[in-house]
Amino acid sequence: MGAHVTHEIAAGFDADGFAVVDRLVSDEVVVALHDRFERLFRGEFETGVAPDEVNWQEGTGDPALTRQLCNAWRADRLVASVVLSPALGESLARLAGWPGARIIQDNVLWKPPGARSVGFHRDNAYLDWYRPREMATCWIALDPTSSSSGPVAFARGSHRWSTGADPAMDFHGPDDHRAAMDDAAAVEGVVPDVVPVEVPAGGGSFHHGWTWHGSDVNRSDVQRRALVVHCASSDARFHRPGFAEGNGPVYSRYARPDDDVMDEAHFPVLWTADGHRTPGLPEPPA
Ligand SMILES: O=C(O)CCC(=O)C(=O)O
Repeated sequence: MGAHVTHEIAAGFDADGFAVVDRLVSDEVVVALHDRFERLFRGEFETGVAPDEVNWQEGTGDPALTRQLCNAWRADRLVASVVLSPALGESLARLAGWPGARIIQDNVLWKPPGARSVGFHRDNAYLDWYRPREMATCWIALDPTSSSSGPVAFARGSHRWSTGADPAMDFHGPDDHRAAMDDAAAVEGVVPDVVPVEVPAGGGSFHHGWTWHGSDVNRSDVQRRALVVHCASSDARFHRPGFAEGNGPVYSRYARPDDDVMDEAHFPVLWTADGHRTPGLPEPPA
């Protein structure tokens, strides 16, 4: 099994569409990442490269919203060393049944006390721009979480619900963060069993790309920070007909004009079963 993946975790992931783990990164890394989060949301990009999506910055961001950056690994070496870790890549590849894993996107998420929800959604719904249209995700808590701090929450078994016409999903601070998922559950004829991830700082979860998930308002007095790693199969290739769909307009900019190769400079391969890892990636933190 992969670095973090026991048989129990694999069985839970298969049955429920997610699995919770108590330890993914050390306490030292958690503390160091807190400092990087401060800097990143101030616009201090260590490498000089901006993240692919900058949805919140100090001074201009709406204080009521969950702060978000996507692909901060391009901007910050510590974030890169965590999200490009071979152990996480191996874990996600084994859970998803892929020959290897490449990163598609990281998320830096910070939901201070009182900040609004993240609407329930399914990751694979945004991914018509590559094939196989699949994602598997590791969510790393950087603060201890409880159901009142608005941690990520999963609808158990929803990775097996139908995938045809998902209702519109509103990501940033919707009034009813469960609405799209509740509609999908009604179509499916099930009462959703929504499970919040309650873990110590440094713990987290793995989830399937079709699992419905989102998070409530932070009703506690503790910060709720998370670092998220979304991977695809190491074999993934661009799918040009889907470039205008989902988050394709942001990420298809890395396609070359004449082929569908996902260049490893932009979508590094973290781990493959036959021993490949994109050269030049940082070592994981000790
Ligand atoms: O942390 C959250 O609130 C949402 C995270 C998320 O959407 C994800 O991990 O895919």
